[in-house]
Amino acid sequence: NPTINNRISIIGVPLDLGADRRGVDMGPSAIRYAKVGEKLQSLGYEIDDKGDIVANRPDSCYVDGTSLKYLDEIERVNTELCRMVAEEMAKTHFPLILGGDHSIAIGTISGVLQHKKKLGVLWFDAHGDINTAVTSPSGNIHGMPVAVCFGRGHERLTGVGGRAAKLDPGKFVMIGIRDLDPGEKMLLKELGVVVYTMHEIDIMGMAKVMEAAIKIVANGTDGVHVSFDMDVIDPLHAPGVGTPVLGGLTYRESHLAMELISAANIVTSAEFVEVNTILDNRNQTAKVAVDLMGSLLGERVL
Ligand code: 5AB
Ligand code: MN
Ligand code: MN
Ligand code: MN
Repeated sequence: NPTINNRISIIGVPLDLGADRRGVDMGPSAIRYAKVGEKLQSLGYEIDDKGDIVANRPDSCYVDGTSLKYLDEIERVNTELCRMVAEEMAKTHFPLILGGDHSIAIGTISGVLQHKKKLGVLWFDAHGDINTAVTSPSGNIHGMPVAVCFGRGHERLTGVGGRAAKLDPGKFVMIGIRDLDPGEKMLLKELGVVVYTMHEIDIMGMAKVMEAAIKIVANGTDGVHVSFDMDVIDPLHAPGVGTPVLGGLTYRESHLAMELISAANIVTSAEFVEVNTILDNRNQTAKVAVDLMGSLLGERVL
């Protein structure tokens, strides 16, 4: 894959405060147990595992007086993640982030933006994650990172990594969406984000969807980030997620998407999030995540 050198830096973020403490904090451990390092080594990469960012327990966290749950600790962890991602990219390593709840996209993306000013993003998710404190039905920050990356939301979240660069909604594509809150629908339309819901995937097929999505994020950008929420996959194949929604991607559809991104040689960073070991079945979802990382980073059948 010529757009990345052969060095991958793995960063684990065992945070589940953005999902209101429901068990995705063990995700990085489960993904390592599923042999992510070995898989990527077998593909020829040199792995630099930076370990996990320490996330404090919720009972020792101050819960902010706003409707945003665990704002203090989520801001702190994301600030550290942003710093580490930027540091690894300065060494020209490819950052691979293991979640953790999806609020960590705030830190990952703000870190990547320090190096890629015109970043494109492929966001795989059952959900839009584009709530703000005003529209969120839950107060859970893992439902807000997309809004934050567009500069919308609490200033302590939009301020992570400095106020300079934010994402361009025109270079952001969502794939696999099937559950949006009313406020999310409004903001997606206002910003003009391209959304391939499950409906479009059913009608067009994953190959056509990815062809269109890749065209959007690859043209006029200086890098592409893949943010992969495991709940985009159908709960049949990925039962270990915090917020399962029926009617998701099949195992093959998710792999085809990764294979096509890999073939396009565009990806410069990635994160896989929301693996919930408590709800998983013999680490199945973590294994699927590792398989997907393989396909994204060049693994082929033949
Ligand atoms: B995930 C919901 N929209 O805001 C909210 O798993 C769910 O990172 C958010 O996609 C799901 O609480 C966040 C109802
Ligand atoms: Mn090095
Ligand atoms: Mn998500
Ligand atoms: Mn989701």
